[in-house]
Amino acid sequence: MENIIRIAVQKSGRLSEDSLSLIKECGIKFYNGTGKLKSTSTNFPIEFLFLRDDDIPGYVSDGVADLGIVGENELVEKNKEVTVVKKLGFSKCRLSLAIPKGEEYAGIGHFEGKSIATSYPKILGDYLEKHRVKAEIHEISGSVEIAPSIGLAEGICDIVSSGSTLMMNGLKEVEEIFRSEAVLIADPKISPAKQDIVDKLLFRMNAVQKGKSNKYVLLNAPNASLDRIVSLIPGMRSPTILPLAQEGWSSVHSVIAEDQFWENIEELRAAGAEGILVVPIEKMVL
Ligand code: PRT
Ligand code: ZN
Repeated sequence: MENIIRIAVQKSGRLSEDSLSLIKECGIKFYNGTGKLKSTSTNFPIEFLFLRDDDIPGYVSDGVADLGIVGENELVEKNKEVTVVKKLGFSKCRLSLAIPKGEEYAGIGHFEGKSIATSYPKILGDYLEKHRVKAEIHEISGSVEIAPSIGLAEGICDIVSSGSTLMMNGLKEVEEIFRSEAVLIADPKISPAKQDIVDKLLFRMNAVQKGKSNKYVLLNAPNASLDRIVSLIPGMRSPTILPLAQEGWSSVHSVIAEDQFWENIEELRAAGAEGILVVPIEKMVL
């Protein structure tokens, strides 16, 4: 089928909600009732496969799916031939080594000759090899954090987000070995016809992402400060300036990167800006 693309997304778990919201924010409609393994959009040439995240890199490299959304941890661990199209900025986490809380730790040499339980034997194996540490890797598929307390291994290598799972299991994080976030991956052998559809989807995803990382700013300023204020919030091409009913004042509308906003706010206020409103942007096309 050349006129429709297939995307593999996690059926249920930590990636699924954000993956599906991103697709919905791209204006793509589909039905994903419980238990559904496949669905087709009603308004965009895309079909969905709902899978376990472990299977997504393989489905994409085999060409069963053209695109997939998966964590970088799973992608690197599975070591399949796929193209990373885009980092998606959600499901951020790290893969770390941890040991029982009471133990001393003086560096990665701690693990020499020890056993480590993990669901990520490849990433861990590569890391240990790079640091010339010989340890025994115990591959287990879940509940890795209980391995030290039941005597299965002396340390663990697992995904950490807030750190509370480690803490609850009497462990401490000692080395971060990999950082991960969700990525959009593609089959490197995708046909040009399908690539055209992927490009349309990417155009929408970029607009959504750009919108999320920027804010629309409205403020009032005395006319004498306008040059300074325009230089602080130059916007996309340039800000809109509208006269207020009150003589000598203007309303300035612009777009600002969210991560710059707090840095600029004090300077805007010092330049005389007041009544500053910051509004979310849904989509942004440059
Ligand atoms: O069923 P399926 O195979 O599809 O899902 P899964 O159970 O294998 O994966 P899932 O849904 O748990 O996670 C999917 C992806 O989300 C992972 O591959 C990571 O890329 C990412 N991610 C982000 C996380 C976490 N945060 C996370 N906190 N994956 C797992 N965890 C687990 C971790 O394994 C540990 O048990 O949460 C615990 C640690 O969390 P904190 O907050 O206590 O540190
Ligand atoms: Zn999984």
